[in-house]
Amino acid sequence: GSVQLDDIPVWTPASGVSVRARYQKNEKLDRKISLYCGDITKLEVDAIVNAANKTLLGGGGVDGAIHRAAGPMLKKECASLHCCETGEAKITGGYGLPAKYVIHTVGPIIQGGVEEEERRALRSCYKNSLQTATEKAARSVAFPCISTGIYGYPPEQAVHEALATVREYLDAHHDKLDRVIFCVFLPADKELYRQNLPLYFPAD
Ligand code: AR6
Repeated sequence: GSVQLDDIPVWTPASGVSVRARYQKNEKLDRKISLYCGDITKLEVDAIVNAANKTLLGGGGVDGAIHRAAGPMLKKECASLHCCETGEAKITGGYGLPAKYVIHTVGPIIQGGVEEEERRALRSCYKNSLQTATEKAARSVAFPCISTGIYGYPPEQAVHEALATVREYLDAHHDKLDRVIFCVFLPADKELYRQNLPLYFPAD
């Protein structure tokens, strides 16, 4: 079965916990963040984000899972989009998925260390995905950990780019989105988000 938005718990920071927050509290962002560990293809939200490749024609990892669950019509629509550059995002229907839309974004491929250009590209993935969602009036968006699988971006660095970019986007556009879900798949990634969320969405 699918998992409805109301069944995805809202993340709330513990108050009074002394963390070296990187951002000040913004009460307008209260109850807009979730940390969910599981299969993104099951989420009945307005939009799920796909960590795709430039061809948009499918692949392994979360991309393979999304295409399998959505069915062949997804690939047909993707083919009509004629590729996607690194850091950009394109939207399609969800077809057999419980999500209404799939936002396909292409993360940077890391070989060796993370360069500034790759860091910027990862941030663009998150920002352009959120921009694309709001253009379609999608109010709930779930992200996988873009680039941190096959594309080799160190997850302990990627989490900061993901959280900072979502925080900055929500600061400017909180009225356009009800919920942003960080859909992690690996327990180690859940722990990274659990540790770092209070730095970007502090309680007080
Ligand atoms: N739900 C949520 N997250 C998942 C799922 C799932 N069903 N399956 C895997 N993940 P990856 P990338 C997590 O490799 O690094 C493809 O071949 C996984 O644990 O899917 O951006 C594309 O076509 C990891 O945390 O994406 C590209 O060629 C995260 O999804 C290439 O892989 C991303 O891992 C993109 O590589």
